[in-house]
Amino acid sequence: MKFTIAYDPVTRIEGHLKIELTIDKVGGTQQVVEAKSSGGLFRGFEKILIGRDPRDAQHITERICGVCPIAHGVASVRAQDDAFGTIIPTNARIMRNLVNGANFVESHILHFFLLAAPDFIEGPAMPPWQADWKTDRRFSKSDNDALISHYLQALTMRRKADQMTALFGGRAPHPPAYIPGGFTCTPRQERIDAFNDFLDELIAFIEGTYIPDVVLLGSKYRDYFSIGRGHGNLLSYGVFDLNSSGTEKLLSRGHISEESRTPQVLNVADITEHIAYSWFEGNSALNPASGQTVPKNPKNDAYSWLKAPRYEDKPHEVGPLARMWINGDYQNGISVMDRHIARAHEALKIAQAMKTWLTQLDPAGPVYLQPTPQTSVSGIGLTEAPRGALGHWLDIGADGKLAHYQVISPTTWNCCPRDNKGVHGPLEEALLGTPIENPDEPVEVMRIIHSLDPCLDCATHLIRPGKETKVFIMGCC
Ligand code: NFE
Repeated sequence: MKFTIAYDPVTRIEGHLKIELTIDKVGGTQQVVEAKSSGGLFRGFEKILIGRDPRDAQHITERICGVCPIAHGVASVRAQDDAFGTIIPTNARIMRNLVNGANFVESHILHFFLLAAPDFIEGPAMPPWQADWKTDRRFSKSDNDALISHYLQALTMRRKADQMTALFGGRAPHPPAYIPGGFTCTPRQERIDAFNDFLDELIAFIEGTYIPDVVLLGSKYRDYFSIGRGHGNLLSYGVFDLNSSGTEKLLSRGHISEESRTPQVLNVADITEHIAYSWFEGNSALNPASGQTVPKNPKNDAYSWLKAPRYEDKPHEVGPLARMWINGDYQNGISVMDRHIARAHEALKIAQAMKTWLTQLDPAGPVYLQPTPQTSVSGIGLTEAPRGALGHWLDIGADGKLAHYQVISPTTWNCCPRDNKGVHGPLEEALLGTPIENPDEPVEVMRIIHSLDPCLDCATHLIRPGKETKVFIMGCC
């Protein structure tokens, strides 16, 4: 029997995502035959920014999200540095990297232990863990107990990573230290030492707990190396500049297409956002340098507030797996389990690089180069957030104020709706064809969604279930 399930909102993600699936039997196997990924909130930061002083932009756009504020700060100041032609001092480049790196490590630990692992483990007999789905639990009691205790350790580790952010950034979340031209903090030796001590603890946790737990998960759920693949196209803007021009990065820029498998040079002009299935005015596919944010709801066939970013007109997955693949660090496969493994190894790679960067700081060196304000200029700030490619595009008008601002965030790439040709977004494609063992507890679906670590933007919202929708009550409240 063919039927529809809607998850609205999907839990254990950031923000509000609705996934609507049609499930049917194909060749005797019950599976997902249609998938719709829908962001139910209009964000509107692009409109809030118009007419403001550009130097406000990083502080405002950091408020897009409490989980990845630093990446938005990075993208915004990079866009302004690009517009003004500023080459920031070495200390500023390194401290920008260190605070961003602390956020990557914090976010990856958060994702695995708090957001994704509960899809595989049996939580304690108390709310909010129970009532819970029981389908497909494979861990022994001792492994399960260890994973629960690691969940609790992960909370402490996240706090330590946030303390690292605050040491140089001034505060976590939303550190105010990112400014065009550099950074506000000076790298005093006692801060370097304190940061280094926290970093050692995090590296020990990643090596001794995070990576072994991901390996254990992979050994128990080997079938998840072939579940949730998607289109097979990957993209990364690259992140963590290793020189002042940004030509060398810890994780490189590039893209991989399903056909070639070899990383190719990324041409930013080939990025467009399609809106045929999005609640925005029109149907044109524009590069973000000229992109518009004109809401239109209702709109025929539209089902999401996310636009549909495309590179060379094709959907691309972004995130740790894309970065690690493009950088040549992990090229095993594209699946639920490959995403977890790549993310864990990326956390270690970044944390180890941070050890080196700390030694490169000069406590007596400059941290800021005052930009020369200019009018009628444009800038692009490309970086990577923990969840993938993040870009800010801005224009500064003749009055020196922001005249145009567009943001494409990682989740927009991964969780977008169909494009102007009707091609599914990466998450939708990853869900198609997934066998569903128990339609009352479709845990396979949740595992695929969580492997991409979605983050939609937080705000109040309304839920209106459709007539045929099956409603699941999950947890105590
Ligand atoms: Ni709100 Fe984010 C990250 C960004 S995902 S968590 O990582 O940008 O869209």
